[in-house]
Amino acid sequence: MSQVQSAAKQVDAVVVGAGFAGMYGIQRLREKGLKVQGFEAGHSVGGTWYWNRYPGARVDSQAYIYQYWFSDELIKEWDWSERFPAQPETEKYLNHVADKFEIRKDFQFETKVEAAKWDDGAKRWTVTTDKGDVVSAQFLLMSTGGLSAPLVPPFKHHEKFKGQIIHTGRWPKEGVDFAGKKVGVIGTGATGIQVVQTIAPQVGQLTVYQRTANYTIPMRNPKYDDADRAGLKAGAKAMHKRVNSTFAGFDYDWQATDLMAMDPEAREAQLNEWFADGSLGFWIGSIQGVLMDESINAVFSDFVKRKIRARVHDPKVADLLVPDDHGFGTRRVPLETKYYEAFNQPNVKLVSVKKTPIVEFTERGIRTTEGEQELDIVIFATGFDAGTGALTRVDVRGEGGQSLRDDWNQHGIHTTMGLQVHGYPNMFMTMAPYSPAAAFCNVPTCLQQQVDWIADCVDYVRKTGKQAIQPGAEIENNWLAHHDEVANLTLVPKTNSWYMGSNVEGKPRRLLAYAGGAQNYRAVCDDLKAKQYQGFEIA
Ligand code: N01
Repeated sequence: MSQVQSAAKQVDAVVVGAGFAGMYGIQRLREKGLKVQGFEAGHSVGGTWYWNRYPGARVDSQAYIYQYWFSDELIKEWDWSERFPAQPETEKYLNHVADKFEIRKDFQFETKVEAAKWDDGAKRWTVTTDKGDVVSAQFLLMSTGGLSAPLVPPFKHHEKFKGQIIHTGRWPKEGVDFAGKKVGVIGTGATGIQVVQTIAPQVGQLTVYQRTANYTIPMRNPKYDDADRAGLKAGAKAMHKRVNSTFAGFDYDWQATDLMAMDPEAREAQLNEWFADGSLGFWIGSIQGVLMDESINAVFSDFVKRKIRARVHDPKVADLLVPDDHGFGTRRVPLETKYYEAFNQPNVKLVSVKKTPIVEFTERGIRTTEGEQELDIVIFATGFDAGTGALTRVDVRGEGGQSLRDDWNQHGIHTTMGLQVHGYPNMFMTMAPYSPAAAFCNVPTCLQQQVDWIADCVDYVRKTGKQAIQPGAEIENNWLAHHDEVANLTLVPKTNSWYMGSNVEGKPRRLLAYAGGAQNYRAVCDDLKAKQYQGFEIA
């Protein structure tokens, strides 16, 4: 053991991040008998639901599938108030879980992990933090989140602006008073849409800076009564089984409907029926052709465009709000509530930054090629360095001191099923590139599956008296080839978005999430476990 190793606090595993996955990681690794140390930059648990407390933040997955499955007691005692709960409720749920299972006692909060270095001799990780902690651990679980490294585009003279600038992923806990204020929102992804529809009635004046118009689905969000909740709780076991068997970890799945064989009226009626569910089921619970076949995709795109247009009074504004450069569902489809009606309000203005780009920030606001707009507050709903950002912001060093950041920059992002990286023994990840969890999954379904697999793998290493496990180069290359093959069967690589890494300048363009289905991914993971991690190097 090196001097640093022996002076360090000794644990079996370090878990980074106290979100959905990190909390579960602590729980599962503890169950396996490991001594764990968690670190979290925030003041408390919640991850995404801790940081993203912007106005209107809520889930796009139904509450009854956005939960943990490991405790029947937890399922029975927790009451969801509505189908798509808002951020405070989800955060409260995660706090409840943390209290009930005493998750907090193994986390150190307000602490950022700065570096994690693998010691080839000791076969352990040394983890250091911004608070001066030095911890030695056999295993490292990076549950740092797929959408947790906020992206702030480098706008010219950004620093000159005298008003307030806030990124949605770092929203102040004390909230923001919008009354009478001139507010600008940059970005119209899932986040920007929720912000705009929520603050439009509160602000003095709202200017929305849109680069790419998105397809959306109107959310149907009924409140639950006791009878609804009793029904959902009674069906929880079956629901758990169901979400583990579907393409995207939701309760709905691809249907066999032959939409293209229908006459136009029947087809429209079918699309309306799927649309009326008011969930992502219109997208990933309709027919798989929507993501694979240009002509089917065009039918969906046309349908949603008509729905959008019908709600916007000014046809010129409608022209801007209707997507014109990609097909439906080839980037994330947000759910919305009265988003389009916001643009019918006299105090809301839409600026297409494609037509009139942002030139610079000024002391008083934002100048586009059309002129200056005075603003008191600018909200950056500009997204995240998805999949990799939170991992590469930590100085991770694997075998031979290899930097993960440099490795991925030089050789492209590589992982084995988003779970491990060749050259970084005993480091595990959740929601990382090339797993369905990275984008094509109801996140809690896939995170729990990944953490279960990781906990079993760690247990296997310990029980067989081994010290380290990592994927071999061959299995990693095979997975990447399979990943690309599946990705290229879909229409997704044709469109720019964080799914392709194209929202970050210089990031290699490759589909971040595995598109072969969460249920198939699960089967591959189960098979690997059954075959005692064949293709992995176990030392
Ligand atoms: O981020 P995004 P997000 N100038 O990357 C624009 C999950 N989520 O935070 O599209 C001008 O999707 C950018 O424009 P363009 C969900 O998985 C879930 O909204 O790149 N504009 C885009 O409009 C989601 O997909 C939920 O042309 C610029 C926006 O900023 C993911 O998080 C709720 C710009 C960024 O959109 C990320 O969503 C919210 C620039 N320089 C989020 N740079 C729910 O479950 C970027 N943009 C409900």
